[in-house]
Amino acid sequence: MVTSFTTSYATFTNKPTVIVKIETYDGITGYGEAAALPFPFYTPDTTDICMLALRDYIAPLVLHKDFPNAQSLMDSLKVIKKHTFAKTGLETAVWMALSIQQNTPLKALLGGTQHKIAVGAPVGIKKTIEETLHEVAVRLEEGFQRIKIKIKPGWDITVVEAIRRRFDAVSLMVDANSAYTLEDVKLFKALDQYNLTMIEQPLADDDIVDHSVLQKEITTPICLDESILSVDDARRAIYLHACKIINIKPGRVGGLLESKKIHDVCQKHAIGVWCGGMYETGIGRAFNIAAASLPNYIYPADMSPTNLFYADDLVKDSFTVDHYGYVKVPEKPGLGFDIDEKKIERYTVEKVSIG
Ligand code: OSB
Ligand code: MG
Repeated sequence: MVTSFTTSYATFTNKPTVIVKIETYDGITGYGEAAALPFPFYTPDTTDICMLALRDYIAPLVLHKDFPNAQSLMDSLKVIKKHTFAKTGLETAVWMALSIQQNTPLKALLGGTQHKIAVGAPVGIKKTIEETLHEVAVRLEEGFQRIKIKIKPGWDITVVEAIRRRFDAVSLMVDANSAYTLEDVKLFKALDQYNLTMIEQPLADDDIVDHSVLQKEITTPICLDESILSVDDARRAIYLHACKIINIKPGRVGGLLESKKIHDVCQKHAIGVWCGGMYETGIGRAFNIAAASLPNYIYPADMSPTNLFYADDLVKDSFTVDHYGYVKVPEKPGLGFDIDEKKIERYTVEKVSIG
């Protein structure tokens, strides 16, 4: 990574990932990405666990089998509980192959309607407020449409206050990555006065009930991230009024099909969504962009171009953000970007072939 990124749970300076390559009987190659973090501090998944789950459980269930569509493939993986990141690695590779096979862009296969995606920038926890204000200014200058600040106890209201004082009209939100409990209701009530577009994942990753209690106490919309691993999680959260917005990350929910289901249930209940990221390489990012082209993605995505956080990428000519803060959705079949096989080769530290 070109700069380190600090959240409430860890600082990262390096991010391994899992790239899945599939070959179909009709000779099509698809690439996907399982973009879990290297440690189980965000969700239980990790890079190593994805490798193991793919090798020992996921691949053996699908190898040499014929699936009429992505849903039937995912149905065959239902016996495996969770392991959503690992499943996404395979599922996205299958979508790339499907897109080539049907000569139809991913966006069209998914039913996307937006030609460009609005994007915002995440700003990690810094040593000083000055550093934070500086990065916010740089990102706004680059065109990003909203700023998301990572918060944790001791690094919350003072940072928000400082940003609001300097940039009073900017679209601003915070992401706590589960760093608080219901004991902190007072703090969240105090945050209500800063006109934040949302508070992302303030409480525990497995606690939709507490989020529903908190949402009743505050006016700022709660957005769930870690709590939502499936469409059933989304349905329950909506039923309990645990949030007013959902962050959909294809990687976290098991792929593009599940993302679409979450999108649809949210749309039905007037819950707006946006596309989060896991610092994917250009490969994983391409699938996020396609997913985010669906109509109910109404808030800016965490989809900063990979050169803002990686020194190199696994695709040639990855996407850019224009000065109005938009990323174009690719219109060509397949990933939409050209895979750089040489780069994949160069950065590979472990390789498993199954077949
Ligand atoms: O909580 O949204 C999060 C990155 C890694 C793990 C968790 C999160 C993030 C981000 C988004 O904030 C980063 C990105 O991909 O642009
Ligand atoms: Mg988050």
